[in-house]
Amino acid sequence: MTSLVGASVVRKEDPNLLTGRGTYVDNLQLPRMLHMAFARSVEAHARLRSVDVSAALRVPGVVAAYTAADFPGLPSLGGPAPALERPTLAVDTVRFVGEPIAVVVARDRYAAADGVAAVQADYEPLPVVPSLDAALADGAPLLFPDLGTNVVNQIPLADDAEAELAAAPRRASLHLVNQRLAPAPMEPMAAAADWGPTTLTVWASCQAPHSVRNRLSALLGKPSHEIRVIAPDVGGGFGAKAAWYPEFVLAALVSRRLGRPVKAMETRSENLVAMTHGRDQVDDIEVGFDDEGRILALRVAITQGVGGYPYGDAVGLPFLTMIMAAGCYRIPKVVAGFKAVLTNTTPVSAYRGAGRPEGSYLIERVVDLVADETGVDPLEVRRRNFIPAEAFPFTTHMGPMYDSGDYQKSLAKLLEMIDYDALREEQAAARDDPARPLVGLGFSTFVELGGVGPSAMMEGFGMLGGWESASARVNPDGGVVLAVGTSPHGQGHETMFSQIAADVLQVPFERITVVHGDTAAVQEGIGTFGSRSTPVGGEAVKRASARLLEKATQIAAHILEAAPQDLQVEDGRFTVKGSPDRGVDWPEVANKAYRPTQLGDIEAGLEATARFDPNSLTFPSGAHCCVVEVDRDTGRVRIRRYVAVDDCGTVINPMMAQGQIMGGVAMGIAQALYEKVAYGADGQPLTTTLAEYLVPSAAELPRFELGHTVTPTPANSLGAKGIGESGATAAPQAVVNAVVDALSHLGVRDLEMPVTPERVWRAMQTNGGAR
Ligand code: MCN
Repeated sequence: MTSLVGASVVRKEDPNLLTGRGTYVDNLQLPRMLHMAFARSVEAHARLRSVDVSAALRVPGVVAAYTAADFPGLPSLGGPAPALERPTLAVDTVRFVGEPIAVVVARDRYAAADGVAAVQADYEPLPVVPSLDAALADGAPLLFPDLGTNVVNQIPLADDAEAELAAAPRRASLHLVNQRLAPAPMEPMAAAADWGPTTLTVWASCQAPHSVRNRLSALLGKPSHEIRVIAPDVGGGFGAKAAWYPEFVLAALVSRRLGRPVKAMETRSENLVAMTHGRDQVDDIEVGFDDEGRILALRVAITQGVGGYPYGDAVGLPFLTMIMAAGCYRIPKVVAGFKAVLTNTTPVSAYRGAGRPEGSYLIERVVDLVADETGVDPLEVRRRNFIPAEAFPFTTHMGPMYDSGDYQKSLAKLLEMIDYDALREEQAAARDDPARPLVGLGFSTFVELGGVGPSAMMEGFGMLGGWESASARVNPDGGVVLAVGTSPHGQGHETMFSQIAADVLQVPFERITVVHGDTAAVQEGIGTFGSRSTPVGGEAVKRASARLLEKATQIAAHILEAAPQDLQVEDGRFTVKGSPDRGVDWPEVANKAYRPTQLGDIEAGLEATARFDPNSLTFPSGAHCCVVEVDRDTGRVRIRRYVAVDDCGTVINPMMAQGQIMGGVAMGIAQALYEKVAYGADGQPLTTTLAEYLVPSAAELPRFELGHTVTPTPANSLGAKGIGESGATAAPQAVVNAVVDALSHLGVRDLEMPVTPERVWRAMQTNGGAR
């Protein structure tokens, strides 16, 4: 059988999704189901004197309405310390616009919304901290006065690297802003619950159903075997659906209270203020280098916004930035530290890349700055500083880390796909012709961190582990069912895992079904985040399949009266090596597996489970190039070409891997040019619809020209690294570097994201107004 690993197999999951047969939480219709909606704070920071739901209860169709007071002992949503915990429903203080203050339950969504509008709250406004600068100012109002500061966590710089910076022939500094972004998945947050006489079933639009079940069990004091969590089809998560939301707990408690199933479904505007945001990081960077563009020292001071309540992973985000701050370069001295800071805004959590895009952005902007200061070509600066291929595994400033990589190779491949010299010539010609738009070229030679594991590290982040599980079962007719602990939300896992299992088992791809996202149907698992499902979950599938094959081979050997080691399996058939006529087909082996009378001493059944705990993370990398045109009159940026070479080791499904790159790059372009969550000085969100929060559509995006190189990882036997976050990690700096490059002859050295026409236009004016 030709190997399916490496083939662009068409997605198994699409027929359902494309024919309207998806089963998202909101498709769920249970008998007697009620609908739940939140009344949310309209103040960014206030003492909550009272919440009155009596008018809501008079709205036709409303069945119940509750505040925190109606749920004595209501468990909180947690936090890094007891004093910093986020209440599930606000109790006496609100800390961001959108924080839930009451819940209304009604016969339909419309009545629930009318009920929410009737909830009366009495606020005593408190001074608002709308921004990181405001939070860190002397005498700033405090979100948690007992803490005595708005800084909830920090890792100070190990040393200031001043000696190394001072010794460098040249030095420069950069102040970079990674603006706050909204994940804006197509399906907003949704949850439903049905608390029956024994079992609580929760449907949650989430990325890690076992973790939701375990946490619900702990919070509700209900044993986990009596809780079933189902993540059905999930319409995008982008990291934000790995976070914990009030819906999960409250849907369960309301269902128990009313003895009926309930469902909660966010509106788009709610989603933009209630779902955790991403990024919100400011980096102050100092770099020392020589005249040839060799980087000698790097100091990075990170200020991370965490919003109104610190989520554990928000505090972890700047740590990931620290890890990745040197990118794919060998820099003799690197120091980094961070402060995580509260503001009266939506809490911040993981968002595609989670801390690593920020690191990649900063180092790739630094490299271009060094090129600009020294006059050395930006590609040459990269080549001179790359970690050489022979240096892997490479010990970074954070200790031994990078598994494998060949950064020169990806860049060389990229240069095969573009004509660099011709583009530079075109850029020069365009500059000289006022009738033509300015042209700019931006590069991003990036390295990412994915394949999260290993357990030792994940336990440190408060997780159960960094392993992943898979089980493989063969039914009596030879059909294969895989059950996996990962939980996809758009990535195509059913297809990807089937390819891996088909290769090991030598059964047709069509004979494999993948079950996921249901704690009653799947053994304990960890979930999907940190681009881990392929490198960690894929290896678990491979191992479970190999174990299963061992048993199947034993049964086939019994049937053929041969020794198992003398058998081979190919194209759905077990044969004796050297005697191709002596063989038995998979379906017959499967059938016999359930007939103990024909199995001799072999135990009946055909299934196996494996858990894979990697020894290390994987570090996908690549080289991207963006070519932009900048309108001289309006400052509008048009992406003319986007060329991406990615290296995620062994590629399981090139078409889907390319889909991941396209989606990720689209998000990176969105950050570079369009998206920004904005707040007024009063902490009021200014981007509460998609008319204000500019998610680009296909019309704004270029055609993607994609290539890849293959540098396998030693972290798993597939040689596969993750790729789900690479595009979002690579693209922002490719775009910004290109726009800065287009304007560099005007003296422009930096532009803040999003690089809007107004920002570009202003930069063109203030730098001499040259056109
Ligand atoms: N793949 C491959 N070969 C590899 C690696 C990946 O063929 N060596 C392909 C596979 O098809 C696999 C997919 O890429 O199904 C993604 O695999 P992987 O990189 O292991 O990432 P995960 O499946 O763990 O997905 C998580 C990652 C993250 S962290 C975010 S955020 C994200 C993303 O994936 N959110 C997404 N991609 C998304 N895609 C969609 N459509 N929606 C989201 O919310």
